[in-house]
Amino acid sequence: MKTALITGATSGIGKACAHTFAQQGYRLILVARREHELVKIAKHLADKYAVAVETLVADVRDNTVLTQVLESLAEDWKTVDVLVNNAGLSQGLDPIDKGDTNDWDTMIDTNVKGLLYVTRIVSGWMVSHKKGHIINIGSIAGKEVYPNGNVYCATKHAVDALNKGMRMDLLPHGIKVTAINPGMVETEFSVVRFKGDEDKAKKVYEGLEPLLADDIAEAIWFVVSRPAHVNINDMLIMPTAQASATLVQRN
Ligand code: NDP
Ligand code: 8X3
Repeated sequence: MKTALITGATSGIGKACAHTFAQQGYRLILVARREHELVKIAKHLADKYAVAVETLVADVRDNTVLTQVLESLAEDWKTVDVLVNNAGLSQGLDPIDKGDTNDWDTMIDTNVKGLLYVTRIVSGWMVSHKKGHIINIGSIAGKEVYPNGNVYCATKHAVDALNKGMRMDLLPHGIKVTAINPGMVETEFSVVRFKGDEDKAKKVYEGLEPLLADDIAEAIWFVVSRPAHVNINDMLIMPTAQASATLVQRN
């Protein structure tokens, strides 16, 4: 039985990945902060797909708690085949002279340091088992920079660099590393970016058909299900109505 560990599994892309992997018969380790949501999703997937699901309530920014919960897993759960480094967020969309430095800390601590803390532990397990596939969720914001995107774009550029670095470091161990870089996906992402302002968040997707979380989960499944000798290094996935970070066609 294969095992997938997915961070940020309570919403959007992470939740869609949890469904896809459960459907494929993987047992799951799901990580996020919202315990109630996490438990609800775990129960639903366990019932629907008859797979074992472990839930780990943790903030990926807290290395101490994160290490504790990951290391508390039974040894046979540490044979992780797929790690989806998905937990992440954007907060604020302000010019550099007006940005809230707390938002900057949150984005850097979650998108870069949190991803590193998880990877440090799970890649260690993969090295000792000589197998594994790490999927890093980057973004079009890791390929391009757009006005007011400053710090969020910097964190996703960091994910792009880490994706390449991990692949080099883990090459001797036969561990695959892939970046999945989406354009606009309608999830809770914009509600979080605009701090709960749902009307503002809705406007982001007005007049165009954005990607769905399932579109990304499907692409991730394609990547993971390639033969052992094939690795997809990097995938950039955009809505048809989006040509670049800033160029979208609205009706
Ligand atoms: P959502 O807001 O819908 O989901 C984000 C998930 O991350 C939630 O499950 C949330 O769970 C979790 N999360 C956030 N902070 C933490 C934390 N500190 N510790 C643990 N879990 C955390 O957004 P998406 O699904 O869209 O985002 C997933 C990833 O995709 C992010 O890395 C994002 O940057 C990236 N992305 C999104 C795009 C989009 O347009 N939506 C485009 C390109 C990339 P909880 O709150 O329960 O902790
Ligand atoms: C999320 C997509 O374009 O809002 O990473 O940065 S974008």
